[in-house]
Amino acid sequence: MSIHVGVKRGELANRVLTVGDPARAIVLSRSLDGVDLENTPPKTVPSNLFSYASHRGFLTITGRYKGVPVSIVAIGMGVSMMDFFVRECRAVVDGPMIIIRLGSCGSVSEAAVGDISVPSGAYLVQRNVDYFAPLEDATATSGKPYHLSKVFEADHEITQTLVKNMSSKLGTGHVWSGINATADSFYSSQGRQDQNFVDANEELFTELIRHEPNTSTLEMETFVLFHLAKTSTGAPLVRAALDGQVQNGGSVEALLKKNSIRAGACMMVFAQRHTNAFITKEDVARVEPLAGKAVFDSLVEVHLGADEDLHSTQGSVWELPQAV
Ligand code: R1P
Ligand code: URA
Repeated sequence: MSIHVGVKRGELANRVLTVGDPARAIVLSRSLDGVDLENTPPKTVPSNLFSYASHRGFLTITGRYKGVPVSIVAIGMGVSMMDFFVRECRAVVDGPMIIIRLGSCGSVSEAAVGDISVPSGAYLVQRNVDYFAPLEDATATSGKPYHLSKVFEADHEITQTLVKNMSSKLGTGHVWSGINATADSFYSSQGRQDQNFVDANEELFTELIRHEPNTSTLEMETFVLFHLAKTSTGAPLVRAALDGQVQNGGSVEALLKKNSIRAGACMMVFAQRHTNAFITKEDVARVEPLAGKAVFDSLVEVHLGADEDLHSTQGSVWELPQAV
């Protein structure tokens, strides 16, 4: 069993939708197959689905969507939680995986509250703690107050499929592309002013646009998902390095299939950072289930591999009862 997420082999599907908020995971689980909507109270995981809430705050729900096994995992907030989730989930699933994040974000582009952003890549915004060291410790190398990483790309096919499916659910005028900035704080590294701390972030938005002119959203996890997908041992990044080598007596192709992660992301705009508008509860309730269905449609539409290459159904929580 994975230490923090708490799932075992056969409890997590090859196709995963991940969110931050466990309440969102429960709302989305109502779209899975066989859910008795009339008799499932709100805030309750439907009784026909597998679910496990770990002592570290992860919630996993597994079932089927349009007949295809899928999981929903709520991970909480921040880059470390995404790292726990991706690594521990990858370790208990056989075969290739698709992971799509449906999060919330702040918009620094034209996208308005209630709109959806589907980023084609993400970079990391980290507070440079050395910059804030006491003056006597400061050195010429302390640099700028925030470090901005290189962009890591989402899977192109997943991104295109998400844009198509989101547009059909929410209307093309409400779906935006761009680059996500994943921040290591909701506050300082997202340019929020806090009179209780020295954050040196007054020019942060200008820095972000200078770094990456298509910067469109700010949130707190997506970069890690894209980065780990690209650096998973089945990813294109390492394909070249492995080419021509045979590891542990197995073929390179088999290794690539077994360990690959393809990743995409989309976010609901909760905050418009230029106008300071914030989404209403009513708009969250309207957008969340529609966006969730668009993600499930995308998860099952993108070809992942032949059934025999995926995690075995036998003994899994998505195994269907046999007719007698
Ligand atoms: C901050 O309020 C949280 O909201 C966003 C951020 O990434 C951060 O986790 O995403 P979720 O709504 O998915 O948690
Ligand atoms: N999530 C974030 O991380 N930032 C926002 O502004 C809104 C949601």
